Amino acid sequence: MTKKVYFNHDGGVDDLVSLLLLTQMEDVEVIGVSVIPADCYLVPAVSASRKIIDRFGKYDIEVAQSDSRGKNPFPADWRMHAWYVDALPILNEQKEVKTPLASQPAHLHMIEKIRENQDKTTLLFTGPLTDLARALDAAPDIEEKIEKLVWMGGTFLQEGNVHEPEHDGTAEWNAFWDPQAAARVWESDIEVDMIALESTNQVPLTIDVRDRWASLRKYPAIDFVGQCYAMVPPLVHFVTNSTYFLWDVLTTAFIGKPELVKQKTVKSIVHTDGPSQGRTEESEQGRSAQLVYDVCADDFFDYIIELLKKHSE
Ligand code: AGV
Ligand code: CA
Repeated sequence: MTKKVYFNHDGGVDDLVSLLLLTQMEDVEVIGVSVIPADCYLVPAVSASRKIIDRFGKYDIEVAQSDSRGKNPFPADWRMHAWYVDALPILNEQKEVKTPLASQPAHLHMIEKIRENQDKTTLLFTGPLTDLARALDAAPDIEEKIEKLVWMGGTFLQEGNVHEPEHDGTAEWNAFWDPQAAARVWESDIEVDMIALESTNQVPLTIDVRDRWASLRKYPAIDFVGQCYAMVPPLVHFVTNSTYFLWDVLTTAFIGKPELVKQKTVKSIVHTDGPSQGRTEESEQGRSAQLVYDVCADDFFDYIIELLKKHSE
C-alpha cells in the first residue's frame, strides 16, 4: 500500500536531500511539503524545495511556508546553506518555477492535507516540531488521522549537539530550537518514531561516502547529492561541532525502508526551560517513543544510491 506522507523540513542540506529521496520512493505519495525557517532562511529553502520537485519529482506537490518562530535561533552560517543549494546550476536550468506555493502557512496547510486525505497520514519532520504543535492546538481532530510521526530530533546521550551559552549541552538542536513544541507533541497520543543522535552517529558524512557519490555523478540525482554535501564539513579525524551526519536522510530512508534500523521503546520527558532546555530525558513517568538505536550503515548508503540511480533523465 502507498504511504501518504506530509513532509515538514527546515531547509538544511540534508533536509533538501531528504526531499529529493522522498519524491523518488515508489510506495510513498507526498501529499504536501512545508518549510520552517529554523536551520535555514525561508526564501531560499522554499525556492530550493520547489525547484527540487520541479527537477526530480514525478507528480505535483505544493510547498507551504511556515510563519513559526523558535525560542533558540540556529547559527546564521548554518542557515546560509539553503542559499547555496538554491543556486546550484542543476536546479536552475529552467527559468520558471512550476511547483505551486501554498496560500496558507505551514501548520494550516498540513491540517488541510491531513483532513483531505481519506487514509491516515504519516508525518515526516526533519526540523523542530513547532508547526505540528500549532496544528494540534488549532485542530485537535487531526490527531486521530495521523498514522505516526517520524521525527529527526532529540537524544538520550549525555552529550547532545547544542553548544550555546547558558546551555549544558544535553540537547539536540531540533528539540532545542523550540522545546515547548516538542513537549506539546509529547503530550499527544501520536505514535512517535525518533531518529535521535544515537541513531545517526553511525552515518557520518565521510570522504569515502563523498567519493562514492562522485564516481556515480553521471546519474543527475546522485550528482545533486554530491554537490549538496560538498557544502558541509565531513568527519575526518574527529567529530567537531560542525561535522555533518546524515541525520535527516536516515530519517527519510527509514520511511522507505524500515528494515535498515533497529528500534526499542523508550519513555521520556522534554525539558522546556533552564540550562537543559530541549533535552529529551529517559523517565518512567514520560511518554513512549520508538527510538532507532542501531543502523545498518552499508545498506543505508546502498539504498540511497539505488533509489537515485532509478532517476535517469
Ligand atoms: O541536529 C541535527 C539537525 C538535522 O535536522 N540539524 C541539521 C539536520 O538537518 C541541526 C544541526 C546540528 N548540527 C548542525 C546542524 C551542523 N553542524 N550544521 C548544520 N545543522
Ligand atoms: Ca533538519
